[in-house]
Parts: sequence; structure tokens; C-alpha cells
Amino acid sequence: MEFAVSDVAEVRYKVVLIGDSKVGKTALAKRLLSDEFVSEYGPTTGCEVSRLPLETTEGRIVLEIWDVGGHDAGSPLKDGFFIGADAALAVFDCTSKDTFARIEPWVRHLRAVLSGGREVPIVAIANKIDSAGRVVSAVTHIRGLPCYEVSVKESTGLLTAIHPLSRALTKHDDLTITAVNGRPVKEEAQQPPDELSL
Ligand SMILES: Nc1nc2c(ncn2[C@@H]2O[C@H](COP(=O)(O)OP(=O)(O)O)[C@@H](O)[C@H]2O)c(=O)[nH]1
Ligand SMILES: [Mg+2]
Repeated sequence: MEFAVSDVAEVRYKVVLIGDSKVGKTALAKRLLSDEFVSEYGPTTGCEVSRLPLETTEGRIVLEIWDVGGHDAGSPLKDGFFIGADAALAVFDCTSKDTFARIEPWVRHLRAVLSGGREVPIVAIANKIDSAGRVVSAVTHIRGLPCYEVSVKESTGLLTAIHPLSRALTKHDDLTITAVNGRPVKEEAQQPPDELSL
């Protein structure tokens, strides 16, 4: 029997953040959670899990964001954190070609850890587009993954990236996010979707 999202009290999805260190994964989680930006870098140790409730036109969903720190793709100890992931955000820093080149290995690695399970939706994020030191030009796809332009610092593009992920997770193609962790999304920002910012 199929349940509609709105039929149950809480629908929770595990979303893992992948990508090299310093690309802005922790900053991204913090921005979504409390709309703050932390400028000083402190490496993430262990794994930080945050609960991000989203009000949507299809009911409330909760993204459980898994920010796995100190992790290089291939470290078996940390791979356990990926098990059971429903989706992933693959983040790179557009001021670093290396972090861009590492998106594919990261995605391959995640898919290998999840092998045997379902195909999970993955969205790529080109972060730090505010930076003058940009060296990776804008792309719409990386090997079939949709890629979104984001500045966690200036709070642009993040919600645009979260929409397709939420739509794929809920299988509701026209889902619109109306509030993020209790903060209403401004009505005027919703049209057109490409210009959404958080
Ligand atoms: N200019 C700029 N810096 C950012 C942005 N997002 C994160 N940073 C900085 O990049 C550094 C690494 O961020 P962090 O979230 O710790 O990266 P992580 O290792 O992937 O978790 C920090 O100094 C952040 O302030 C952004 O959108 N623009
Ligand atoms: Mg971190």
C-alpha cells in the first residue's frame, strides 16, 4: 500500500554530505539549520547529524543531514555512516579544481557503499560562487548529476538545490518548500524557482 507524504506525521530522509574537506559541507548544514554563516574553519570530527524540518506543499518532511567529517573516500571506518542514506549532496568548492575532480570518485564510492540498495538521488553543489578566486566554470551537470550554483556564505542557490532533492525523495514533482526549520520561505522568492535563495 502506498502512503502519501501528508498521510503520516513525519517522513524522514537520511541525506549524507559528501565531498572533500573545506568545500563548505558544515557551513551548508549550518546555513540550512539556522541561517547562519561560520567563516572560520574548524574541521569536523566524527559525524554531526542535524534534523532539518521542511514544510512543503506536500506536507512536512524531515531531512536528517549527516555531515561526516575527517573523511576521505575509501576510509572504511567512516563508510558505515553512509549506510541507509536516502540521498546525498555532493559538494565541491568552485575555487578548487581538485575538489571538482573528486566529485565523481565520491559519488562512485557512495554508490559502492550503498550497492545492493536502491539508486539514491544525488545533487551536486558548486559552492563558494561568491569567491573572486573561482576556477571551475558553471556546469549544469556532472556525469548526469544535476549541479547547482551555491554560495553558502551569501545564502544563494541552496534552496534551489534542495528542491529537486526533496522532489526526488518524495516523488512529488511539483513539491514546493514553504518553510525551512520554521523559517518561512519568502513568497516573492519562489518565482521563478531558479532564483530561489534561502
Ligand atoms: N567564500 C566562501 N567561503 C565559504 C563558503 N562556504 C564555506 N566557506 C568557508 O570554507 C571553509 C570550509 O568550510 P567548512 O564548512 O568547514 O567545510 P567542510 O570541511 O566541507 O565541512 C570555511 O572557512 C568556510 O567559512 C562560501 O559559500 N563562500
Ligand atoms: Mg566540516
